[in-house]
Amino acid sequence: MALQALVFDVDGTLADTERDGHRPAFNAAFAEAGLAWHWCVEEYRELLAVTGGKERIRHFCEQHDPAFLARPDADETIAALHADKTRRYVAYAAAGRIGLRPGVARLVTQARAAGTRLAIATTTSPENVTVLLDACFGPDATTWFEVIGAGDVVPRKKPAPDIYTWVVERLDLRPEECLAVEDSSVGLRAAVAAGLPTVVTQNPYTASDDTTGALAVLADLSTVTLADLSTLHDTVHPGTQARPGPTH
Ligand code: XBP
Ligand code: MG
Repeated sequence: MALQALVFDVDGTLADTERDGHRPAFNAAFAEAGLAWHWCVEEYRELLAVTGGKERIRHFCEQHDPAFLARPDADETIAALHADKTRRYVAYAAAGRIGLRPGVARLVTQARAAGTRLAIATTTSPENVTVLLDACFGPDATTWFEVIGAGDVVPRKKPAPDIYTWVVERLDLRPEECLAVEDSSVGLRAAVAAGLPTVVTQNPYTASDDTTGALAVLADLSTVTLADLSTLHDTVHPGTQARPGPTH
């Protein structure tokens, strides 16, 4: 089955956004709000099991600061903290503090030249995706990605398959006609559960993640060509990875 579309995760896949953007932005927002919370690298690695910034803050509170959640304004405070964190992330990305991971730009260029369709499936907020694409690829880049699935457009975030299913439906493709590129166990589980063959490119936050079900596990994309991914994708037959996708 020919490869029709590459569906990229963003955080940890296109760029080391958790390292260079999200974690520093969370900590700066906490400090600005006068909170004594600070997420170190080790703790943040564990917190990444919970996708979505608002969800991650709430999970942290459940574990470490339940009194905070008992406050009558807890929901609004979490929303305000997250909004501040997003503003900071956007500023970091716009300032060029977050660069693409090795091989990403070349692969995107090859896909565009070959007519292989591009899409994004991420749990992060839409404005974070737009600013990263603008800053790293240029002002037209958001149009290169035919479908951008991000944030709260689906009720259940990764590892639920919803965001991948949402994107694949809008591409009007079968899941097995796509190839997902992910960095983490939660992302891999989401893509595989939606029926997409998936390549994992690990980073320091995800290097020890479970990669069961991945078509390939790579350190990064620096030596991978579109032809390589296409050949890899050709080894997949419908129904051999996770559940079969919808029939059209
Ligand atoms: C990424 C995430 C995101 C970001 C935070 O997961 O978990 O939640 O860390 O983004 P994935 P927001 O790479 O699997 O999509 O704060 O904008 O929610
Ligand atoms: Mg990711």
